[in-house]
Amino acid sequence: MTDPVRIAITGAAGQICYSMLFRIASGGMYGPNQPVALQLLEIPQAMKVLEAVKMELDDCAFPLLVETICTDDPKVAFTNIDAALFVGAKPRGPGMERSDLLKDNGKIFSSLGKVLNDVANPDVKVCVVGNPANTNAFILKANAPNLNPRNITALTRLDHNRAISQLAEKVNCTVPEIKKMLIWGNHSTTQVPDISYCTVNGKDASSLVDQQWAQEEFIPTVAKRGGAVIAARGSSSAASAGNAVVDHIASWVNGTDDGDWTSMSVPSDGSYGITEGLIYSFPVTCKNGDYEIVQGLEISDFIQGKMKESEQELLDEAADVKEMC
Ligand code: NAX
Repeated sequence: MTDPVRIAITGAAGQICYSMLFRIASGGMYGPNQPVALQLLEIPQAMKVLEAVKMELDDCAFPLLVETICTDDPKVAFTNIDAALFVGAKPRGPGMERSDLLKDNGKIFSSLGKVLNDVANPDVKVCVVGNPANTNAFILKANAPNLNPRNITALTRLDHNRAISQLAEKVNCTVPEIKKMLIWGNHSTTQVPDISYCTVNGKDASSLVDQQWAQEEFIPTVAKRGGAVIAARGSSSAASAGNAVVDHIASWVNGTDDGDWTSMSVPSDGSYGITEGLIYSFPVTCKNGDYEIVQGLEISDFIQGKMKESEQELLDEAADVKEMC
């Protein structure tokens, strides 16, 4: 039998994982022929719930799931792994400022980053989901200098998928007809959903919608979709977030389709003038388990201005957490 891919997942007893783990175990992330082992991390108070999640995973009798480890010890969770999905984070409580959230979650990501640095394979693929995802990934990267920094990424695939769905509804097409959707920036309301390079059945999306819709409806609807789900559901997106994590890793490992790309928050290499080292969402193509930032796109002044605002937000967040980096 092929060796299993080992995946560490933090916050495994939470809402996102309650849908995501079952997708991974049934082959949604690494494909229908690749066995997987799950190394699930939780805080001690949530271990009982995590054991219940394991009972349900066992009860599915997934043919591809060879092992499920439940632990509250990050060393155990991060040993011998191929990928690490950082979902666990403290939610924003009543009266809490964004900077308080940054600091509380920063502590989690700096301490987990140090353990990852000590025990994980340097080429481990990391996807940070817990918010503020980009800055948490930035902190984790700073605390894990032995790891390949290129492999420390954050999730903007949910925003990318939301943008595709909004455009598909607007132009009345199916999802596979849309190529080259793009999210620039931070996973926050400053993100920049951009249809400048998007095609619908080979036609420029910009020729199918008016500019006013693209700038005044599409961008804010996508950027504030997380808030709209919270308002409707009473808690943040869970199944769609879990689905996006599956998509993020599947694209990275199996590649993007020819003639298409995806959006991933990755360490900036200075492309498009974005400060090097910030975890910023770019268009990327993936091949052979690696990604490349798409180069040479011309950016309109309007999009450029918004990209800079999102960069500034990330610079401000980085300044707030500098003592942890
Ligand atoms: P839940 O509160 O349901 O679950 C979080 C879990 O993390 C809890 O079980 C908690 O015990 C655990 N946890 C906390 N600290 C931990 C630590 N140090 N080690 C291990 N586990 C720890 O939240 P859920 O709905 O699953 O959301 C998780 C995170 O994803 C939140 O930060 C949320 O804001 C973020 N999201 C990110 C999205 C993205 O696109 N990047 C979209 C969805 C979501 O908002």
